[in-house]
Amino acid sequence: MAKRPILIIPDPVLRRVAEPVTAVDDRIKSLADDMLETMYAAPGIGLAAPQIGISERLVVLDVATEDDAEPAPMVLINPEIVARSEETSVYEEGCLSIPDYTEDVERPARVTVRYLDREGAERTVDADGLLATCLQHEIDHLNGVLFVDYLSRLKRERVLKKFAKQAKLGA
Ligand code: GNR
Ligand code: NI
Repeated sequence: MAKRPILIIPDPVLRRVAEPVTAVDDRIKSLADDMLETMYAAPGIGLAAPQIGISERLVVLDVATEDDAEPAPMVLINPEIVARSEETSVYEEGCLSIPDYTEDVERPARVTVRYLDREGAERTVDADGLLATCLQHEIDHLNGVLFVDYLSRLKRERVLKKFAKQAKLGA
């Protein structure tokens, strides 16, 4: 396993639509393991492959929040939202690719996601709470979408400008 560097906006890979994974082979398994290591080290509760510069449809997450809870790593390959609730919920979101910035985001409160697991088996998860929000946040990454895209234009442009300036200064 190896920890990988996390890309920060405005890296263009974060705005690309990622390619489907065509085979759940050793390369993908080892990539998933590296992503879990990178996510836990950050620390974060989710990570999408584009965040480490790989434009493929692969996500890891672990929303086990209690300090004493066992880790509950999930690997989702080619995840797809197949149902979403009318009801919404609001969570304060952050993103490892937009460090030190959080804002409330409203999203469907419940989603059903179909995906392939680390062994390549087809699975479906019905999620609510933080897991539902995190799944939507990660699947957005696979489509080049960031949580700041849901904010008011003023807030979004303020944060995008700040990071563009930092990148220009090499900060
Ligand atoms: O670590 C993370 N926390 C988080 C909190 C609320 C909603 C979404 C997230 S995901 C984020 C890690 C990350 O950037 N994943 O892409
Ligand atoms: Ni993110």
